[in-house]
Amino acid sequence: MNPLFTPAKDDPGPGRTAAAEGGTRPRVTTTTDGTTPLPVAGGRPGIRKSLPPGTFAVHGTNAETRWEALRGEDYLTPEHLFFVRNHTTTPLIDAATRRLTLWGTGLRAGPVAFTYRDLLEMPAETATAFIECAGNGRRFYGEQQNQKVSGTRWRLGAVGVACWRGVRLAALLERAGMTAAAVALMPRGLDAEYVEGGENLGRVRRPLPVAKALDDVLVAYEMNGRPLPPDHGHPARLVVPGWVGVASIKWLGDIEVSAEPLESPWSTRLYRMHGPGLPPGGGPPLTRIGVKSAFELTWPARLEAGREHLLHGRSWSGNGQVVRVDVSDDEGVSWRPARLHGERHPSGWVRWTFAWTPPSAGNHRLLARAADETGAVQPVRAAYNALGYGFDAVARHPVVVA
Ligand SMILES: Nc1nc2c(c(=O)[nH]1)N[C@H]1C(S)=C(S)[C@@H](COP(=O)(O)O)O[C@H]1N2
Ligand SMILES: [Mo]
Repeated sequence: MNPLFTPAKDDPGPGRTAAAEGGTRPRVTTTTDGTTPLPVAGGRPGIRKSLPPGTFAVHGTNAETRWEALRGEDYLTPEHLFFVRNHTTTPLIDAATRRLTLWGTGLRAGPVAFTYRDLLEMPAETATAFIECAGNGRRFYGEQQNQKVSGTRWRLGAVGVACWRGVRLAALLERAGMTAAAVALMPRGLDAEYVEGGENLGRVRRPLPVAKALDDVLVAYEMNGRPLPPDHGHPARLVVPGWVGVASIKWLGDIEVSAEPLESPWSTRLYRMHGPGLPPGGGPPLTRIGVKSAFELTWPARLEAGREHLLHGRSWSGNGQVVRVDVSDDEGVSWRPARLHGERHPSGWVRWTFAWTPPSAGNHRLLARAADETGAVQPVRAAYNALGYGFDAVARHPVVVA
């Protein structure tokens, strides 16, 4: 049976949803949430857009951007290069009939449903922000630190910056009648239920504190000036600036607004640091992303000996703007500053260049280390945790000079 036909255990229930949505959805001929799942055929991920091998590395249901593909691109990551992190597959959702429902004990009255058109008619705002998976760089726990972690083996390509346009979540909550008693929100996606190790965890959902929701969270319906593409959450997704990507729920279907604290497997088990030195249930749910840097080079890079190369890269931080980037070609013994240029956004990245003449032919490693406006600097080693989240250490980029 297709899991999409089974309502999640914590679904507000057909009665409430149908009432909130005017009872107009055909409930027999389509899935319960009006989505069309994509088949995962022949081991291909259920991603809609094309994934040329020179642009993306595919890991199961996910696609990682190759950093060299960003070379020559402007500040924003174009949609065709933006990484995709799907727990299951990209659903196709009909914006004309689908509604976004807010419900729960933190609202003055019953559920309130917004049509896509309602969203478009509300005052719009834009935010230029990165979305980065908490597991970005996970592979380096093994490759650089010789530590065993589990999860998707991303290098550094599970990050992208876009200009998102939509409605402030704060405005939506106000319209829905959120009361002062509300303490937690649970945005939930319309994609299929996620089954991990034989256990059905339900639809992707993760509690969001009310304080963050009221601060700078967007319900986005545009990415880089165009309607959100299916893979990135069409018709609407959350954009939670500076926080781990999983907070930015795609294909947003409903938001529970609760007067009681809420939890889901994405806050209790997943997206927490587990391991030695951490509390038995793990550290607190992950929020802000650390400081990161990447070169726009192939892995390994191949560069010609005996001449200068202008290297390009980008650095970002969930704490705010990156203010400084240094590069080392001697394993971090000495560092020289990179030149930062162009646009900067507090929750975006900064582009930089570094003129490098390889000291010799053979194998080298290039290190880029960023510092942000709060004084946070990329460490030499990232803090071990069993699920390999938050790799913020300096990555050692292999370079073959010939
Ligand atoms: N509904 C839903 N939202 C989701 C996910 C998902 O699988 N389903 N993946 C999350 C994770 S883990 C990340 S890192 C980001 C990735 O966003 P992108 O695919 O647009 O790059 O979406 C988040 N939102
Ligand atoms: Mo993620």
